[in-house]
Amino acid sequence: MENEFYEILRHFDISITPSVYGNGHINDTYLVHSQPNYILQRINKRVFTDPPAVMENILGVTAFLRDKIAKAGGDPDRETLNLITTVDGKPYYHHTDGEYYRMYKFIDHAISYDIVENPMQLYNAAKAFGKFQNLLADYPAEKLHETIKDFHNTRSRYAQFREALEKNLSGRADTARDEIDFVLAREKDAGVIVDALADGSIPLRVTHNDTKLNNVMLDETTGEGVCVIDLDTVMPGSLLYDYGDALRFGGSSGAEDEKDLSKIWFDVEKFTAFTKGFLEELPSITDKELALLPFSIKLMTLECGARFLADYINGDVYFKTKYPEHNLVRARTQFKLVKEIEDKMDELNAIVRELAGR
Ligand code: ADP
Ligand code: GN1
Ligand code: MG
Repeated sequence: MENEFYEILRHFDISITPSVYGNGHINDTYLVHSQPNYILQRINKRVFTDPPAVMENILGVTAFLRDKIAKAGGDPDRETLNLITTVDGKPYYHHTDGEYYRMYKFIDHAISYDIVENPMQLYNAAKAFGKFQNLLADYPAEKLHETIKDFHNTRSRYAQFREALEKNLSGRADTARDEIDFVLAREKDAGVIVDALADGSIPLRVTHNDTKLNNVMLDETTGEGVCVIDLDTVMPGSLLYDYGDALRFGGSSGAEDEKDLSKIWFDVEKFTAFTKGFLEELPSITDKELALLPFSIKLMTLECGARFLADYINGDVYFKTKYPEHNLVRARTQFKLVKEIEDKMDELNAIVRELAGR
């Protein structure tokens, strides 16, 4: 592989061997430890079937963000991702073996958290995701490719889940009967957000769609949000996707793959901190979106759990896993959280109303 990297990095005019980096579930990420540092990524072609379309989106969005950040007096080298072009001026390198590689400036003195430690991190992350959404509010949505079709269309996710069950490619379905029943019992919720988008009762916006806490970098000194990263899924969507997915991950008391479910609950203090930051940045949120905030956390958590479980049944072909039951363990934490959110729904709705003052 070292020779391979030599060949790949030559196209970015770099001659340093990179090391595996980060905890993303999708792409292969490497740190090029140099002066300055860079991030090299091999795009996951199974997940993103049209990498040039992904890169066109990222090029468009990052150029747009750079411009806005600079005009607002910010630091565009640090507050958005910056693509490094190849020696022949391209935003990515298409290797002879068919793989696609891209390079970003490394965002120094900032941390992406795989486990959220305190509510202040949630507050700061919420402000960063809220600002990101504001910055892209007037981005021409028609320019964006749909990099993963129906990414947060929960009805389509149910269809994929049923297909996984029917095919049972891994033969593992029998080892997850309770979890399967848990998903199927909640199918009636699947259409709530897609239908509201379709009938226009909530607005279509440009959204990030993958607002896990390790997709935002927080300043290592002040703790404030520096940069929203992982822009592969920036597409038209609902603000509820970004809010719900962030709290799916950040509202949990523990890791996404915690095996001991007694350590997993939905943390109302973290929920309150995130919601406060998000609403401070997005006062334009509509009444209907507001009313659906807590529900969106439940739905995004259920959807993600169903995706983990489908992948377990499909034989671990989508998310990176470290051991055979990894996806099942992840699905179980999601379902424990769904149950918790259902039980706390009234309390969460009351907190939203109080924070929003309407
Ligand atoms: P994936 O799609 O696999 O989740 P990400 O783009 O999120 O890949 O990258 C994985 C991890 O690498 C991030 O969670 C973050 O820790 C780190 N990372 C990615 N891009 C940068 C960057 N430009 N600067 C610093 N760290 C980064
Ligand atoms: C993946 O790429 P990453 O690790 O930030 C996934 C998200 C899931 C998340 C679950 C493109 O996010 O949709 O919510 O794992 N990204 C893609 O941890 O499928
Ligand atoms: Mg990521």
